[in-house]
Amino acid sequence: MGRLVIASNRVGSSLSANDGGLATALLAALDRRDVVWFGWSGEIVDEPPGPTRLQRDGNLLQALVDLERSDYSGYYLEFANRVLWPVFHYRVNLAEYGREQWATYGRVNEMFAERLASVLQPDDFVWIHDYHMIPMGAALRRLGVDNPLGFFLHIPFPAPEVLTTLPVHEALVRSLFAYDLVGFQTGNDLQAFQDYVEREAGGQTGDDGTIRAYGTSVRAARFPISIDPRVVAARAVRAASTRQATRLRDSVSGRRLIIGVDRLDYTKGLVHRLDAVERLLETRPQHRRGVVVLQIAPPSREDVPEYRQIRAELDARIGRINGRFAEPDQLPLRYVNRRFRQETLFGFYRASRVALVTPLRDGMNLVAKEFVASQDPEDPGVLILSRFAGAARELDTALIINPFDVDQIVDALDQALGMPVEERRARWEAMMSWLQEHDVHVWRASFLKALQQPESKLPGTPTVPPARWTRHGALSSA
Ligand code: ADQ
Repeated sequence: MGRLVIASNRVGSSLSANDGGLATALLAALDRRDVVWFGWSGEIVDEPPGPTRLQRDGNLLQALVDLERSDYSGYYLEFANRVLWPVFHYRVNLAEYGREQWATYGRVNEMFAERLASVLQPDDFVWIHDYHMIPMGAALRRLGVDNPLGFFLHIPFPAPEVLTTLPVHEALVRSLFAYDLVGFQTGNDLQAFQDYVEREAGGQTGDDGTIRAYGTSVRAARFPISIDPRVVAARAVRAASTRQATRLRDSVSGRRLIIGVDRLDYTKGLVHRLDAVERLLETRPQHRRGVVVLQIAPPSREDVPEYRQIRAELDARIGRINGRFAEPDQLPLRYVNRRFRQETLFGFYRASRVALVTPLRDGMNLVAKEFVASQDPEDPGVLILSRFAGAARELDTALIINPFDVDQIVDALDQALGMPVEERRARWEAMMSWLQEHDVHVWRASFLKALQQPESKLPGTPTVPPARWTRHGALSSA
């Protein structure tokens, strides 16, 4: 079988403590097969970038390209993170579109495609990831590459009314048709893609998942990303007895820990979440001495102004809440702006009674899944989960909330803190058994099967032909 060639903006590494959701999932899903992982090295240079660097990292061959400063700015900071990220997360008011940035985004994708094409072998399967690289497939096709090309979108695909606010929506969607297979996180995202193609391009969706438009077709399906719950559970058990987890438990002594872990991003709903914490302490004084809230939020994309703004907003809120509710001997809210080893986080999850995962929009949200897998089966914690995280479509025995409704978060916190152990177990068991059946290996294998076997049935498509067709393909009279 040919090699698997992965392309994503940032390349995962077994050496780095954490690379965010995309790399975490892909690293967990690598098997023994030869894998080449292509992408930006993370280096910004002041002259045209040198040759692609190949370096081995275990069974992974990394192919790394540097970015010139102006390209990094136009492609990554501006177009990917100040246009596509907000629009795809329904924050159209934050998008700062400019033609020049769009041109740079296209040009960098052309450059990536040229670099990738030069390391490709004829029987390689290419799997491109996320919003930074949407047009790369089309650029590869223009260079004559005819290997199977798959694309997976890690973030939501917005409803057509939202996507069409982006001036270049058509060119962007059209470029997805260069792939053989396009994967989304949830049925909602897939539906939004189909709606766009039907309404804006007069396209059609077949029962087998093939979407026809722009004089061509693409197969599209949902492939919900996940974690390896067995590995996470084992690491959580180990981490629970480490010094860091023990110190955290000791410091909470007798109170219950409510945890939130998110990249510091305006999509994660941190402002609403803090408002809920403040309102809980204000309106339910019985919890004032009974809970500790730990919010871990490592800064990300600090070169983007909206991220500096949200950070300042959070700093101010946290100061105010602690100013209002701290006692000389206790602080209700702990706020930590740094990364931890993942295993350490799993130990923290296991020490927590409640997790707040309340994004305003999120493709999936792996923290929700990691929290569930880290729990003690005898005494599991409660997950409070936003209905706007992809994970809510799977972890439906969590306490599902609307993150814009601060009072509803407060009620959910109250319910979680008072929930009897039998109910906590029943809710947790349903989520854990789902995760065990739908882990990250299933995600990877089902995407690659659909890419490698174009005749195979796509996930979510009917198992039997629709009733109006007979076995021989003729219309039945029914
Ligand atoms: P992210 O927006 O990065 O991912 P998420 O899915 O929660 O969000 O993944 C974050 C990862 O980083 C988790 O594995 C978590 O353990 C880790 N992490 C978070 N805070 C950390 C910290 N302080 N220290 C160390 N590790 C930390 C994007 C999309 C999501 C989608 C994923 C995967 O935005 O919607 O679920 O990709 O497709």
